[in-house]
Amino acid sequence: MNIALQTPPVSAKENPSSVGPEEGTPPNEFTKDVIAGLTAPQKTLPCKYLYDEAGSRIFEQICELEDYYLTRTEAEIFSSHLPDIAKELGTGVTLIEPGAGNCEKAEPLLAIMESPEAYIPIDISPEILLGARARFEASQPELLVRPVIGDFTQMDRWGDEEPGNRQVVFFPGSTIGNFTHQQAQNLLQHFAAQMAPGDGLLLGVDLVKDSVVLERAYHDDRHVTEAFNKNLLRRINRELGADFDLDAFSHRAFYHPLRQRVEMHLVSLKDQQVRVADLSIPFLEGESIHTENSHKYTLESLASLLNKAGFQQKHYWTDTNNHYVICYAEIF
Ligand code: AVI
Repeated sequence: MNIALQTPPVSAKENPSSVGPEEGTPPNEFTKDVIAGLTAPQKTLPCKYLYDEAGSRIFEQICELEDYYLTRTEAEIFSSHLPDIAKELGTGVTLIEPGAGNCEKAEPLLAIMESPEAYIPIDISPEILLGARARFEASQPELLVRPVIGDFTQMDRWGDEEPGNRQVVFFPGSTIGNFTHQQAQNLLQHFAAQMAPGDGLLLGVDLVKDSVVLERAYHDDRHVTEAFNKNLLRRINRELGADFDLDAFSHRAFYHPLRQRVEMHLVSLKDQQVRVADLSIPFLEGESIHTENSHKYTLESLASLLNKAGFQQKHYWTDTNNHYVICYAEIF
């Protein structure tokens, strides 16, 4: 099954092994996606490509920013409610984490869960997963850790589960927000197809809030998000031999209240032509490349998404400002 349309990051660390085109070789997926995106009426680039090695490092810096409240707030909710959350997940559970990255969010959760059966982190980066497994061997030697290397959006099965074990899918970080509503529903349905009634989903989601707070998070005054966005052009220059002038584009991020999402764009500061993989792409002054959506949910729209995907919300935990929610749902 292939549920991926424009997939957001499959982990916090995108596959660094993708290479630029060589003469005579068929264009790779990156080349095809970039050309398709830049020749569309509204120019666009899939946000998963923001996460090359440099992009992943910049994203880590974003997570440390005062303005970017998401990571900090999710961590606060976890630390305030960890025993409660662990109790809700139950005993003897296999915890599966798609796009686990370095697994650091699962570690304290697994440490407090009652007799977890196993932990299955899924990521495209073997190095990160093996490093995380070594850490678990030291800190939680009794826990069975079975890393799965691959793109979870493309996976039919995430392991050879013993029938009867309860599974809980752990999907923190508001990554679900980078999918359109339809893609998010497809993804959750894809998870559900590998689960049984009573299995759970622990999801971290950013909530609709004051647009000033939202826009500051994606247009921080230290310009780290700008660097993150523009790094995509640097990557296209490097990997596809393009000639984007980074100073001729500006970073734009705004909240779209009807679509309930923050959109990230790169706006051309002048009329210009950019050479990308043998094509000359025209830009008008003010024309933008849409590089990312970050959807925000209300508690109601989240419950509705979960329902459409076959889950029923059981419990949720928010911060005192109601900026962010961690939600536990089960397959019905
Ligand atoms: C990974 N994802 C949840 C981040 C977000 O907030 O949508 C990506 C990001 N883009 C700009 N800043 C952070």
